Amino acid sequence: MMQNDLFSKSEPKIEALCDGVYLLRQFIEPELFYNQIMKMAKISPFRRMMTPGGKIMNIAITNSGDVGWYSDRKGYRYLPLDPLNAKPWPPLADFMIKAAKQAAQKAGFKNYNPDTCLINCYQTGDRLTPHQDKNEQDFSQPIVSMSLGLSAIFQLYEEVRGGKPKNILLDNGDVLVFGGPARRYFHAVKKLEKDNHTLTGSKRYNLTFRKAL
Ligand SMILES: O=C(O)CCC(=O)C(=O)O
Repeated sequence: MMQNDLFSKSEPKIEALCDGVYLLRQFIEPELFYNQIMKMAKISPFRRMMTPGGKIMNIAITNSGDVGWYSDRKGYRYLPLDPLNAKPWPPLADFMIKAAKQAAQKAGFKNYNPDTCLINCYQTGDRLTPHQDKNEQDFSQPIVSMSLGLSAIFQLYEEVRGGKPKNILLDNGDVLVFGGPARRYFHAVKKLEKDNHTLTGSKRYNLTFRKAL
């Protein structure tokens, strides 16, 4: 058992789902992350960004870290300052980095060193269409994805768009690590079903830690 009250008290089980993809059920203490997100959102609020094609995204996004992922008419990219307030994004808290590193290590990715975390807020009916995370410079480092609140189905495709995805149920406190060959896999999130969660109400939050620079 992890001797650390940042994490759930039970022995975290790790499931290898396919090459490079590992699921750690109830690996994090959700309240701790949720409270931190709420604090950070006071500085850099959740906002619906614009796609390069001019559509407003339905999922609300904010960031934490040295840089933050951003999208507008100029394209997808990482920015050191939040365009909403022209200030740096809220820094990654030490406990967040520690949890992300421990998850990566458990999944066999040593020396994980995330410098940013993209935070998504899903409301009922929101979905994330198939995409690759490819605006980062270092693909040798995995993505560490943490889920809070309402459950969702994460869909993992392969390196080409299409085909039948692997459906993975992500619950409150679960951590999914995808790296190695899966780092370039397309992935999506199915439409969030209407429900109510004691921590997040009608919402789901997802944090993806990345090495962007
Ligand atoms: O919400 C999730 O579980 C995945 C989020 C994701 O794929 C992304 O932010 O790129």
